[in-house]
Amino acid sequence: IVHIAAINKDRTIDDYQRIYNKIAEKIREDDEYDGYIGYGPVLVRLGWHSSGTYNKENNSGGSYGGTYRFKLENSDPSNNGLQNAAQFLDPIYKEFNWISHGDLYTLGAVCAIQEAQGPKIKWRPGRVDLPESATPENGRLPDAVNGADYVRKFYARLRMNDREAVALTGAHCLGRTHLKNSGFDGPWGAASSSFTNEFFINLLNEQWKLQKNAAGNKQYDSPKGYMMLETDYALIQDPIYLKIVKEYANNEASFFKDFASSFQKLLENGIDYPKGAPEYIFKTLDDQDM
Ligand code: CCH
Repeated sequence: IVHIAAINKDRTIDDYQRIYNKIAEKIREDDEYDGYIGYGPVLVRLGWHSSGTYNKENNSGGSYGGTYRFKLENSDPSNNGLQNAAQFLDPIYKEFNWISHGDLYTLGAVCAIQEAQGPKIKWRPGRVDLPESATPENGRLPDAVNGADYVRKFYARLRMNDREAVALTGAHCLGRTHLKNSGFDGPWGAASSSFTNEFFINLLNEQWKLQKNAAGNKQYDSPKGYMMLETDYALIQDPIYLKIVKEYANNEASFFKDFASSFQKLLENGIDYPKGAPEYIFKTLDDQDM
């Protein structure tokens, strides 16, 4: 399977910055969502889940076709809760209906990370809506009840090495788990709407205890009311991962740099860009004094 980016020469960075700004302003306005965490985290998760179906073996899945819009994909139990992000983006899509769904889902995630004071993430347009027949089967997204061997194997399917796997998981600084979506409960830290290296600091410093939650699923809980999934905790059980966790806990700039490149790679997996395809870095609302 080959997915070639379609570059529309009539569109410039300004067209995409306009969409970015709409999303950013709506995140700011609809601030009461999910106990005042806001829509940022769930938008990041939508961008990740619409990309995380990628399989390097046959180049199938991934963000290119925008297939999350089809029922087969959005009803995957792993995607519970993401309808909130899709509904958030609906009016934006209606206003800018020239953008592809894959471009919109990934742009939404980039916008949400930057507006949460995260790193600048390079983004390229060119995804093309594919028909329903291109929808990957359910079950390609990660299962949280697993250890380091599973995590390493899972990220290898996405062409990610150990540093990239650890950096990407640091997105769990944002948002929280919801019993009704995933069967897990609670946030990973205190600042759920700011993009920081808090996930790594908490992983190393809290007193974690493996417990069964109200849904009967095992998760690590701390006295401060934070949680970790078993796949998160695996990052301090494996010695190679642990070294990287310590580095990111001590050096936020190093985390930001690796996260930015890994996230761009995640969103672009499986897409062939023609030489000279434009690469955009969007301004935040703050940058624009908006
Ligand atoms: Fe995640 N994540 N994630 N995650 N995730 C959940 C929530 C978020 C796993 C499981 C879960 C990444 C990797 C993994 C976010 C970003 C990323 C939830 C709770 C589970 C379960 C969902 C709920 O209940 O609403 C597992 C397993 C992995 C494997 O490594 C990666 C990679 C990213 C992005 C780069 C974000 C953000 C959330 C918060 C969503 C929200 O609604 O607050």
